[in-house]
Amino acid sequence: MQASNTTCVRIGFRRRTVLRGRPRSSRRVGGNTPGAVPDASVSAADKNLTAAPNAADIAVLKGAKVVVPGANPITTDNKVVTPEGKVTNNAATPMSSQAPHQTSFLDKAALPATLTQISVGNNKFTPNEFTTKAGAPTTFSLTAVDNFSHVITFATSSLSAVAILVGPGQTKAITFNAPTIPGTYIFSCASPDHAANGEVGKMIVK
Ligand SMILES: [Cu+2]
Repeated sequence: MQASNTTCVRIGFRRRTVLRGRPRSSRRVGGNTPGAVPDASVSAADKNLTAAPNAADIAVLKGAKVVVPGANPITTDNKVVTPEGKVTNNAATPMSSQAPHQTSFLDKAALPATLTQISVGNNKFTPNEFTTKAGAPTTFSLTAVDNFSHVITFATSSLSAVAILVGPGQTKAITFNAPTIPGTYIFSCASPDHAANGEVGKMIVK
């Protein structure tokens, strides 16, 4: 696949994910449903809800790219944004509208070779540390390699939204803006006893 094609597809995927939680009446406005929607069926409230974000999308998301399918877009000025074009908030409630979101399931074999690919299971993360640059768009994937579910989370509340849950054999990823303050940020697995048994690692921000 060419990069330009995948970018369009992936951003569309994100949008559907976000829209899933909205009232049914607003879903059709995003153009997910094939075929025209009669104007009469769209209330004035629906129009107000969607008109402004759609306009913003076009400006901010123009030229935006995604690192893996379903990850948050990265704008041309190197910011990780929501599908609505707002800079993501790492301290937001996980999976809320402002948070960077974990992707759906990915094919590990199809991930970019340059991606930070973390495996978890058997009481360890492999690798158990990776490095990124302060404020830079950062992506890592997480694959569960044993028969348990694992949740990677950071110890700092300023990174509460940066989390991935995977079941046995599953791979997901997340793209987020690295902290602007250099330092070592500890992550661990939130499944019971997993951190105590060794599932701990660190993100080094330079
Ligand atoms: Cu675990």
